[in-house]
Amino acid sequence: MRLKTIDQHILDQQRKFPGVSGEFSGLLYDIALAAKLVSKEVNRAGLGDLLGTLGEVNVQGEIVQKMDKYANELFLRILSTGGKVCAIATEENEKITEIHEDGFVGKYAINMDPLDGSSNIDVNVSVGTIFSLHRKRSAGPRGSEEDCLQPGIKQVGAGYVIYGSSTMLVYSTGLGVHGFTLEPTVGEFILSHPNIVMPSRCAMYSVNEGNAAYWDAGTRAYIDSLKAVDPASGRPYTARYIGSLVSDFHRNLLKGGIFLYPADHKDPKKPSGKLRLLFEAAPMAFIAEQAGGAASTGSQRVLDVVPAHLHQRVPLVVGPKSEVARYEAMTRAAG
Ligand code: P6P
Repeated sequence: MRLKTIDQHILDQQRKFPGVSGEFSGLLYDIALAAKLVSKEVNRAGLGDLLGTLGEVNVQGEIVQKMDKYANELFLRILSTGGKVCAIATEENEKITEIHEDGFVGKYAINMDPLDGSSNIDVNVSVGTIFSLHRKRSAGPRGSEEDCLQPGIKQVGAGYVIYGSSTMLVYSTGLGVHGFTLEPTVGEFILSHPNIVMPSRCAMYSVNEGNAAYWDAGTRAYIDSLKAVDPASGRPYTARYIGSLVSDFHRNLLKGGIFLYPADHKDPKKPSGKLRLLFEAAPMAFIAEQAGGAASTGSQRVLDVVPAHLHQRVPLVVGPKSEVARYEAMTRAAG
C-alpha cells in the first residue's frame, strides 16, 4: 500500500468537492497537529509534572486531571487560530468559547472531549480525544451556543485520537472511516487503516458490570443473554471493559463488539447514564454508522437526539446493527 499521510488523504477527499474553500481541510490539519502535541505530553506524562490532579472539579463534577487542563487549553489555542471555527464547546468548560479573529468568524463549530478517560493516565491506561464537527447555523455574525447544540445527524465530521501503544487518529467526514497511525520519529500520521468496517458479528461486550444493581430489567436481561452460550459460536461472549471510551470503542470497532453505558439509577443527578451526548455519544455514533454499525440510547438513534443543553447525558449502546437492535427490543419488551 502506498505510504499516504493524513494531509494527503485530506487533500484527496477535498478534491471530491470541487470549488470548496479548503477551510474544512485546514480544520482537520489543525486537529491532527493538536493531537501530535497532546500525544507527546501524554506519552511522557509520568516524566513531566503532568500526572495527578489540580485540586479542581469541572462542570461535570469530575476531578480535573492536569492533563485534562493541558489538552483542553492546547486544543482551544490551536483551533482558535486560522479563522475556521466560530465556536468551541468542550467537556471541561461550562460554556462555549466563541471565536472571532480580527473580525473574521469561521464556518465551523466543534464539540470535543479533549482528553477522555484521563483518570486512567496515572496508571498508564490508554486515553483519547473525541471531536465532533458542525457547520455554523446561527444567523448572527458570530458563533453561538446554537452552533454547538445540533443533533448528531448534522455533523459534517467526527473522530477520535487514541493515545495508546501507538497514537492513532480515526475520523470520518461522511466518506467512510479511516485510521492513521502516528510515526513519532517524523511526526506524521500515516494511513494504516483505510475504510474501517465494523465486524457485523459481536465477539465481545463492554459494560461496567459494577453498575448492574442500578440497571433496568431490559438491560439486565440483555447482558445476561450475552453470558449464555451463543448457538452460532458455541460459547458466550467475551467481556472486555477498559473504562476508557475511546479504547473500548476502538477495540470493538476493529474486532467486533458492543459497548454499553446504559442509564443507571446510581446517581439521581445522572439518570441517563454518564456519557455526554455532544462530546462522546454523538461523535462515536457518527463513526459507528459510517463503519456500518449502529448507536442507540436504547430507545432512540443517538444521531437523532436533539440536544437540550451542552452537557446533556444520554445512555449509549453502540456496536453491530443486529446487537443494538436486539438490545432495543429487549428493553422495549421489558417495558
Ligand atoms: P465508569 C471516562 O471517565 C468515561 O467518561 C469514558 O471514557 C468511559 O467509557 C466511562 O467514563 C467509564 O465510566 O463509570 O465505568 O468508570
